[in-house]
Amino acid sequence: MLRYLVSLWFLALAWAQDCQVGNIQVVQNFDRNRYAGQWYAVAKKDPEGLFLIDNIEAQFIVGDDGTMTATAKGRVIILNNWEMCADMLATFHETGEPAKFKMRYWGVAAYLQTGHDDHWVIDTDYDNYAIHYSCRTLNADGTCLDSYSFIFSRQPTGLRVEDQQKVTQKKNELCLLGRYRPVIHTNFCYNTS
Ligand code: DAO
Repeated sequence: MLRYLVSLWFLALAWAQDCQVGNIQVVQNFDRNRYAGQWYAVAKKDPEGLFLIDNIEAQFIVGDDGTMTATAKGRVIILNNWEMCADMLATFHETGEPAKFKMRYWGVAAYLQTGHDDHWVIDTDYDNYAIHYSCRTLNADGTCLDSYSFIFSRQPTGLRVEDQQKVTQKKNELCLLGRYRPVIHTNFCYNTS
């Protein structure tokens, strides 16, 4: 019965969503200093052309001048089945909205992916979880054709039980409920770089 009611609740919420990227709510009063530090991706909705597979972690740094940068790692498979740990660097650029950044990223090694994506912080309590979202390509109707999203935890072991419902609700608001896969951490990138 409870499961049925929960399903009905999410169905009702889904009907309320218009899935317009322009209407996506981000975290209010975003504080980059509290967001800084180590995050582990524990779930990911992949974009077209998957890059980072698992063991994904990111260290966000806020410089003295307030600019935010990140180093990130993750297991990738490139060049016809070559499995490696990708070491990535990213810089974040203001957009006028505190929780919405433009992110430039590139690999420490030249053969890794480079890009220029949105980096939106949808929700975070800074101490336990954060929900990231990026839409790479918009449909003509304003919905997203190609997005990716990380669910970050301060712990590689996953989200606390008390955060799971909030995160599920945000996945639903992003119109991405059911499209995430778990991201495992096996120390694949341990001691690299
Ligand atoms: O993995 O398929 C993918 C797309 C993600 C590419 C971006 C990764 C590089 C930098 C990450 C910084 C923190 C989110």
